[in-house]
Amino acid sequence: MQDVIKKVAAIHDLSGYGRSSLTAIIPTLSTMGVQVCPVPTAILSNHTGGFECYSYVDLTDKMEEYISMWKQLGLTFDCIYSGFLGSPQQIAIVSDFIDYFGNNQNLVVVDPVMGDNGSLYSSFTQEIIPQMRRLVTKADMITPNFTEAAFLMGLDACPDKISDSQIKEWLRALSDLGPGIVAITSVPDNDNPKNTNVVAYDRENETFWKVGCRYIPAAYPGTGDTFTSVVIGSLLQGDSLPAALDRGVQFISQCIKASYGFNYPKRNGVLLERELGLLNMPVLISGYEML
Ligand code: PXL
Repeated sequence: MQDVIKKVAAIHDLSGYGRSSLTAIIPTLSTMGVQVCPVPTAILSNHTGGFECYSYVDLTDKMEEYISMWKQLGLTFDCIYSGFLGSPQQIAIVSDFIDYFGNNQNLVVVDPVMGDNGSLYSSFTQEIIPQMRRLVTKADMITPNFTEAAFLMGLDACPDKISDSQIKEWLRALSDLGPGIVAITSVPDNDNPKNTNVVAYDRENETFWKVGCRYIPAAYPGTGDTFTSVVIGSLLQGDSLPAALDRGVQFISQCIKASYGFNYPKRNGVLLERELGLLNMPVLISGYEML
């Protein structure tokens, strides 16, 4: 029997302050009419992006029992979505989760959260990179940012700029690892390096897509989680890949515009609660193009 509402198993941490991971994913997908079933990987007082301190309770040892109950209950999911993972064992647990709950009908999304702006997040060491590279082989779709894509490509450093033909090579190479859809966020635009693009490759349809994003002078943690949530919600609502990417970009751009006019620390995240209602408005003008 099919559920009335689509369900996403979201394997992420719960950070009490700062609007990232589950505290961004749950409101975003719920607003889009999708039920979020969290598998919490860790509980943090706040995310690690820009605060002087944080507490961290690692739930690795609890995850297997938690997941075994879901197996016993015979739960099924329309999407499996993993993000920030705190330990090599967690990566193995997610990999097993995908083996068990993944199938031809559902969408497996791995956001290989590792870093941004050319560096790894402070809680990671280089060890995370080969482990993430193995996990992405199991995904139908991955959504690295430009820095994470460079790390997955095996580069030591993230370039400042990249040509269209080079980024297409990256997209193809990352898709060759396994995922049929690769979407890279925060890719510098060649014409105006202050602007960034989301670029994507759909292997089944052999198409490359680009959604432009006008320069906005602010980087807020958690926007990657919200972006991927909007894309997932949109795909589950039946939108095409470029339309889903477009909704993700438009929503994040609007969240940032609504936030940077106010003077508060970026680490608190975007003012999501003010903007969630937009997710239920029709998209009037789509800005995607072929790459
Ligand atoms: O949004 C990515 C993310 C998720 N979880 C934790 C983080 C971050 C980014 O800083 O620190 C705990």
